[in-house]
Amino acid sequence: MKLYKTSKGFVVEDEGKYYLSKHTNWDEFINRENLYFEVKREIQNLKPDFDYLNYIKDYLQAPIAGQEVWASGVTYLRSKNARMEESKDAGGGDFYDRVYDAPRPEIFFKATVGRVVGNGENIRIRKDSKWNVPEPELTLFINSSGQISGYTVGNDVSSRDIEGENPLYLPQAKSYDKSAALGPCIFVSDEPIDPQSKITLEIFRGGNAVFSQSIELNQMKRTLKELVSYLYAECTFVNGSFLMTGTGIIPEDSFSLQVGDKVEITIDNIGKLSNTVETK
Ligand code: DO4
Ligand code: MG
Repeated sequence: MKLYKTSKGFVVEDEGKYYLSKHTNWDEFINRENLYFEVKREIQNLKPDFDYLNYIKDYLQAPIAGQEVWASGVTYLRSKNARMEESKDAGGGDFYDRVYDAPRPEIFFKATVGRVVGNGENIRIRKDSKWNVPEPELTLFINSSGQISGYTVGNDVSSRDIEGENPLYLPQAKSYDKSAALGPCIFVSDEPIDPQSKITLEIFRGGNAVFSQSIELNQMKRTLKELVSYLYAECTFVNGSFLMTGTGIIPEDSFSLQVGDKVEITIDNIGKLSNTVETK
């Protein structure tokens, strides 16, 4: 089942049918115990209509309201190796190695709702950076009780030169206007996401594909519950939270995003998140 936030209301897609929820508050709509069963129960009393598909096409918003967006890092071997390489002049090789193996994962604050864009909106790269990449990441929706109740596609757009220059610059490399994309929906199921689900990143420049790669979720070093337990250990989230779970796909070092590039991230069962890099 998929939940879409649109400016005309909240659309539920279930078994090929589209419903408009009676809820009007996104935080109350998604932040519920047993979300899957609650929404299933609600749609039994609603009339499906294909018109609601047009709401998704024309009025879609990022699936977030009163949540913070957090992110995990160095959760895939590929990410650890890339960070060690980019920060070797700053003496960074060692600590990325250590965080990869340590019990405590790297978790950092990524964005408030105002810095998040949805499917079809523009992402940004920083004016003071020359090396920028998309990071395609399975993103969890965790309710206020700490249950993983949904999944979305996330793009942790990042400045690699700023991050590599000094690890203390991480917040500037990661958090700025339109540096986070989420969408197109929240995928909600009665069982955990299949670990064989594939994440695919495609980048188009002038209409041509300039990068394409996939990875399965089962390549992640840590479990999703482990990441959630560290995030929720000392933080309360009254409306729940979003947690990006790290990237396993990193373009070669010669690649940097350019204005006009179209970035498409697809995760099996969830959908495709598509964004264009806007002018600086
Ligand atoms: O340590 C830097 C951030 C890593 C990250 O964002 C990732 O692995 O996805
Ligand atoms: Mg990341």
